[in-house]
This record gives sequence, structure tokens and C-alpha cells, in this order.
Amino acid sequence: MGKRAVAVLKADGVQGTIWFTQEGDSVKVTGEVTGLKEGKHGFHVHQYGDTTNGCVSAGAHFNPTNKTHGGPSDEERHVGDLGNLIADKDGKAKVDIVDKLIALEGAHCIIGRSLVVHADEDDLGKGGHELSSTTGNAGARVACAVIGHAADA
Ligand SMILES: [Cu+2]
Ligand SMILES: [Zn+2]
Repeated sequence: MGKRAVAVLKADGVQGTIWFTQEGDSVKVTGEVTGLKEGKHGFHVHQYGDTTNGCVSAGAHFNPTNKTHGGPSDEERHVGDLGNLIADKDGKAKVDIVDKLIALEGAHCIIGRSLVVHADEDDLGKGGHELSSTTGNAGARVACAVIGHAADA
């Protein structure tokens, strides 16, 4: 099976483990996040694996191709744009995504960068807010974790 990476989120109240598994040209993203407010929460790979100043030092969305912000199925998107988590009424979000742009090696490699979960919904670039084209206006960073190498699946 494929190469694997993992991010372990451990913030105040918000916790989770997210696995990234290479499957051919795509990366499967699986896991669970708990402790969220019910509803949608922006979910991105940010450029730096730096938490010296909390999630702020993770920097902007991982964007090696110099595009504007979008949704995961858009042509125009940051590599790090994974869309939204959807938390149920118990605050739990199950993650089961396949993405064709993030990678575990090469120019789009996300290992050593950060996974960030936001307080609010990512409008996928379509909200008409001044932040829509850069962040999806997803609000505060409620949890973040450095994406690290894991044993192969
Ligand atoms: Cu983000
Ligand atoms: Zn983005």
C-alpha cells in the first residue's frame, strides 16, 4: 500500500487524528475531529509547519501554484484547499475525502506543513467577502497540527 502521513489535532476542546494515504495519483484523507460547533468548518493545509505562535505561524494556505482560493473540486484553488468539515450536532466531523492535488512527495508535498481547522465555514471563494479569494472567510483557526511522516499503510 501507499505512503502515509498523519496530523494529530490537540487544541482546547477540539481534537482529532487525520490520516493521509497515497492512492495512485490521489491522496485519501480520513479520520475524525471532535469538539466542534455544529456545521461547516474550513479545512486546509497551510504553508508552514510552524506553531511557534500557535496556528497563526502556519501562514497562508499552501499555494505552490499561485492560484486564488477555491473549493476542492475547482480548477482555480490553492493546493491546500480541502473545503469544509461538517460537524454533526455532537460536534463530531468524519473525514473521508480523496484529493488529486495534495501529495506526499514532490512539489505538492504537504508533509512538514500544517493542517488547520477553522471556526467558520469556508465559502470556497464564492462568498463575496473581501477574504473570500484568499481564505474563504473561514474565521479563526481553532486547531492546527503539523503533518508528519507515518508508517506506510
Ligand atoms: Cu485554513
Ligand atoms: Zn485557499
